[in-house]
Amino acid sequence: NDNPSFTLWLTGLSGSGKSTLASEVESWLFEQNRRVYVLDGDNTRLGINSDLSFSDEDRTENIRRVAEICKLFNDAGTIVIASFISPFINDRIVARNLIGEDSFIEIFVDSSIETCQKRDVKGLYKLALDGKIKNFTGVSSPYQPPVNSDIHLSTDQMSVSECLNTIAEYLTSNHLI
Ligand code: GGZ
Repeated sequence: NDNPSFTLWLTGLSGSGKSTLASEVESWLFEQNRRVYVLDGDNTRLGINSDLSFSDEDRTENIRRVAEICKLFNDAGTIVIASFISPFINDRIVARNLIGEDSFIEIFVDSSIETCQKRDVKGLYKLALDGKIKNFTGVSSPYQPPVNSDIHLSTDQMSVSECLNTIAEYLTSNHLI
């Protein structure tokens, strides 16, 4: 397998469309015969990061550990799609430096907080607005949008397939696929 491994890092609010996109990109890469693995809160916060909360400090540690795991997967020849809110610019820079500039592709999954709150697929925004979840991103905890993401997807306006095409074209034109 001569193809380079890399990490697609999806950052964005809860409900912005990260998981949907992650699974679409995963399927597409699989069809290209690439080994790929999705890392997200579901498969990390329940296990290796089960000691971490949603305080600023613990989010920073969450992202640091996840970035280390991405690096290991990439070393083993597997593409990683990392789907985390990762709200802090500095934590994302730490991830980029750990994984390596050439192997880290930051994708801003950009949906307005209004849209995310309106969709509220899991009912978490309502709980956060009622004060039943503390430190909820976009409600009672900050989200620092990327200023220099490699790919910026306005999921308010773009369809899932438009987003997938944008990513596929980026990877192809940068000779990553
Ligand atoms: C944000 C929270 C919180 C709080 C639980 N703030 O939409 P989801 O439900 O399925 O995904 C969210 C997930 C975020 O975990 P991350 O590891 O991606 O966050 S970070 O990168 O900031 O460390 C959400 C759920 O966990 N969730 N409480 N307070 N999201």
